[in-house]
Amino acid sequence: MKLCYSPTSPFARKVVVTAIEKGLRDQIEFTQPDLSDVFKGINPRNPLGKIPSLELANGEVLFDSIVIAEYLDGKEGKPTLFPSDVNEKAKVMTLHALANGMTDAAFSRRWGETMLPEGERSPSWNARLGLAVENSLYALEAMVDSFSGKVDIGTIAVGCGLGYLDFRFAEDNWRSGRQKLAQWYEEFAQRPSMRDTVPPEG
Ligand SMILES: N[C@@H](CCC(=O)N[C@@H](CS)C(=O)NCC(=O)O)C(=O)O
Repeated sequence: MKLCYSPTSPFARKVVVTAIEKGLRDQIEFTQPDLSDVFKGINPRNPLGKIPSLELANGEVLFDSIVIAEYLDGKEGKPTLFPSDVNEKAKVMTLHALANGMTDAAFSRRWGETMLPEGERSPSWNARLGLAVENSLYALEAMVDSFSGKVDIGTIAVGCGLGYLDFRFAEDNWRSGRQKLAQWYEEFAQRPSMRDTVPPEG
């Protein structure tokens, strides 16, 4: 299996954390995208131009991150990160949607604030994205008790999303006023899968 990824992508990190949690990291060949012109789309294997994507031995290509994560979870042995019970799965997938949406808003805000040429930046759109992040953090703080102690695709997405805020928006101090979430993250970030995938400086 060939994973097109970047160590700085929170979506790719979710996939790598999943692979480590499932003991599948050694089966993956890691490739990096061509970042020379990000406006062209960095991953030709995905029509959407995004990473991560996973190429299987038969040449099929899977995307996006949640599809790859579910594939890895079901690949060998019993799935453990995606519950089989329909009600339990709906809860976990909703937590994933919240965390992934927060990460997506933060990632888009970074693009909107730093990657777009000066004249094409939109303060009101960036503020809208910032509000989505703030509201998601507020919701996560309120629901920590419902996911505390669990390791599934929902909590992995929360961990990778908060890690991304530390990486790109440290000055916003997401921990302020969110003690329960901060405490949860402190512990979750100690998992070997999370420690091994901390984005590099820069
Ligand atoms: N929904 C996608 C989001 C992936 C995504 O936004 N990846 C970013 C890197 S963090 C990307 O490839 N951006 C390049 C682009 O949009 O052109 C997933 O979960 O895989």
